[in-house]
Amino acid sequence: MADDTMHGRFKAKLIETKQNWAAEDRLITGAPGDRTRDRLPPGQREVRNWPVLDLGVQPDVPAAQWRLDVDGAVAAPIAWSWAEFAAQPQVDVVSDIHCVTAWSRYDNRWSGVATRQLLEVVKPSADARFVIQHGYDGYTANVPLDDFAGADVLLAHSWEGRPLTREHGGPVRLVLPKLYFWKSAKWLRRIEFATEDRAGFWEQRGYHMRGDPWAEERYG
Ligand SMILES: Nc1nc2c(c(=O)[nH]1)N[C@H]1C(S)=C(S)[C@@H](COP(=O)(O)O)O[C@H]1N2
Ligand SMILES: [Mo]
Repeated sequence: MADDTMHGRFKAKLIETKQNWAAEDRLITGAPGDRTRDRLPPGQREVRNWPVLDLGVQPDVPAAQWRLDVDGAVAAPIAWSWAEFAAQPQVDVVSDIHCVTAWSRYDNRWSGVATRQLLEVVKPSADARFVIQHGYDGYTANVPLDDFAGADVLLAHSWEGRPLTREHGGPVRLVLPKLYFWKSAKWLRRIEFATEDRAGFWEQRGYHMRGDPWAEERYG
């Protein structure tokens, strides 16, 4: 990503800062996260706005051109067009966002296709254990299959009843509420099932392979 524009240098600096946080264990409070008593995971603060975080590229992918490949350790790989994706059973899920940069945003209403529906279609092999998400911007994020298969996880195309904006990952992003938000890829392009875990973009830069906010799995 050697981008020498001012914007490119600014973004490179931001990535460097977040990478340094991992090296310094920044924001770790060590407070016990009790999810039954407290909705806010340790070290987080609630925000009412919705910050945008990306690598400096916000791919412009019209729905008509969008494709989703799902492959790897599955019995039935797919390459969905928008029409095929839209023809799947749809769900609404309300969930909280927890970003590793310490903001949390409550009660986001997402619409889309549940990952459980996707799993029904592609049928992961018995030895599949991990899922690598790939974005149109080259971003990757790895998650355990058990987390990916949670009942509240979806491939979201809408937020609060409106199409997901480009800056927030439209036309389609993953939303996996039980892990830090960097584990929810925007501008979803490909979902790869794997038998072995493989570090994604932030995981290669010091961030946790799982990323459970309640256990403060920020860095790993
Ligand atoms: N494709 C892609 N997905 C991504 C990112 C990214 O840079 N590219 N950033 C991640 C991070 S660090 C966070 S916190 C959330 C931010 O989503 P938002 O911009 O909608 O708040 O997206 C995650 N998914
Ligand atoms: Mo993030």
